[in-house]
Amino acid sequence: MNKSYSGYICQDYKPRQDDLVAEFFLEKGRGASFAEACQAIASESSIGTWTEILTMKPEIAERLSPKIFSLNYSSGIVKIAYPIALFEKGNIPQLLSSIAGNIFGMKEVKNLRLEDIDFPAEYVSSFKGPKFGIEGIRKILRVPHRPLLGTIIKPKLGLSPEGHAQVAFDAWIGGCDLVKDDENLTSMAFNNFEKRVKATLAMRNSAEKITGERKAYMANITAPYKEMLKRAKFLKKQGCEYAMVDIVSVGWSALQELRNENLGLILHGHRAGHAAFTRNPKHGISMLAIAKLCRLAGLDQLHIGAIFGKMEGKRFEVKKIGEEIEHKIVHKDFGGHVLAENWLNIKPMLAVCSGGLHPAKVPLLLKALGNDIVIQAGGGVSGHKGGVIAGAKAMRQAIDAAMNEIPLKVYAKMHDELRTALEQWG
Ligand code: CAP
Ligand code: MG
Repeated sequence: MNKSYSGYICQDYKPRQDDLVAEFFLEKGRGASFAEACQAIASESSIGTWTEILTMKPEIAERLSPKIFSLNYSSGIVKIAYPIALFEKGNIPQLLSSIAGNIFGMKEVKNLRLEDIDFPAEYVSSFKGPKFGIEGIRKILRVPHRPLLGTIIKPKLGLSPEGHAQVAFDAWIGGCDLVKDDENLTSMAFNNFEKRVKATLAMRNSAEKITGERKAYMANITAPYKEMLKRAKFLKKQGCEYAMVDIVSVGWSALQELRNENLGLILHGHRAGHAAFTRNPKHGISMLAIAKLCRLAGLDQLHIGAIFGKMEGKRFEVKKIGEEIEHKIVHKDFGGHVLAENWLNIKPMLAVCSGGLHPAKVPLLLKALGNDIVIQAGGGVSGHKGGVIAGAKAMRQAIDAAMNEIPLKVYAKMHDELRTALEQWG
C-alpha cells in the first residue's frame, strides 16, 4: 500500500470533545487489506493523497490527521475522529466534499457507506437549525399533542390551480391539518405557482372558518435558487406558513441559503432522489446522516419514510431516524451509536411519515414513532371510495382511535369512513 496512507490507526485514541466523528461501513477493495482501506479513506477525506508529498509538513500532519479509533473487521464498521479544524463552520457542502467526497470512488474500497456523523458543539452552533421545530410548528397549528395529519394533492400533476385548491379544501374540511404539493409539481404550464397559491390559500381561509381549526398549505418552491427564493417570498407575502422544498434536487447550498434568509416560513423537506444514495445498505450515505444534516441546515420537518409503506426502507432505520432527529439528546444505547449527542441550540425536527399510507397503517406508526410526527397520505386520502373528504375523515378517525388505544375495527363500527377505508385497504 502507498506509504502516504499509513499512520492513521490509533485504536487507543479517545475522541476529543471537539472532534467530528464519522462512522462508516466499509468493504475493502481488491489489493488492499481492511486496515489499508480504512487508512485510505481517512487520508483522502482529510489531508492526504496517493503519494507522499514534499509540501506536507510534519506540523500539518500532527495538527490535522484524523484518527481511526475503532475498526471492526467482522461488521465492517469504522469510526474516524476528525480534528474540527478540517471543516469550515456553517458549510455543509465543504463537509460533504470531505467525508462524503472522493472516498466513495477509491480503488481501496469496494463498498463504503457513511452511516452516521457526530458533530462537536462548536460545529453544531455554527448553524441555525430549524426556526420553528416541533414545538413551534405545534404552536402555529394549535395542535399540542396529536400527530399532524397531512395529504399530498393527487394526481401529482395535471390539476388546474382551481382543481388543486378544491382537493385541498376537501382534505382540510375532512380533517387534514396540512396539504402539500407533490415533489414534481412546481410552476407548470397547466398549473402556475402563483395562481395555485392564491387559489389554495383562499380555500384554506374558508376551511379554517368552517372547521375552526388551523390549516396550512405546504407549497413546493423547488426551482433554481433565485426563483425558489422569489417563490418563498411570495408565499410569505400571501400569508402562507410553510414552504416545501425537494432537498436532494435543490442541494445543500440552496437549503442553507433558504434558511439563512430567515423568512419566517416553516420549511418542509421532501427527499425525492435520496434513495439513489441511501438505498444500498453497503454503499452511499445513510438517511440518518442526511436527516442530521437537514436539521443543521434548518429544515423544520423532513420525510423519513413510513413503516410498511410503498417505499423500501428498514423498519429499524425509520425508527432510528425518527428518534434521533426529534429529540435533543440521542440515546446512548440506541442502534449502536456510541456518542450521546447534545443538539445544543438546534431545535428538534419533526419527522414526516409518508409513502403508501392509509388508515390501517396509522396505529403501527404511532406505536413505533410516537405522536410527534406528521402522517401524510396522498393516495390513502384521494383514493378513498367515498372521495377526498371521506378519505381525510377516515385518516383522522384512525388517529383518534390509535391515540385512544381503540382497535381500528372497533372504532370503525361507529365510523363509516374508517370502515370503508379498512374494507378498501385494511
Ligand atoms: C406520498 C408521496 C411522497 C412519498 C415519497 C408520493 O404519496 O407524496 O412523495 O411519500 O416517499 O407522491 O409518493 P402517497 P418518502 O401517500 O400517495 O404514497 O416519504 O419515503 O420520501
Ligand atoms: Mg410525492
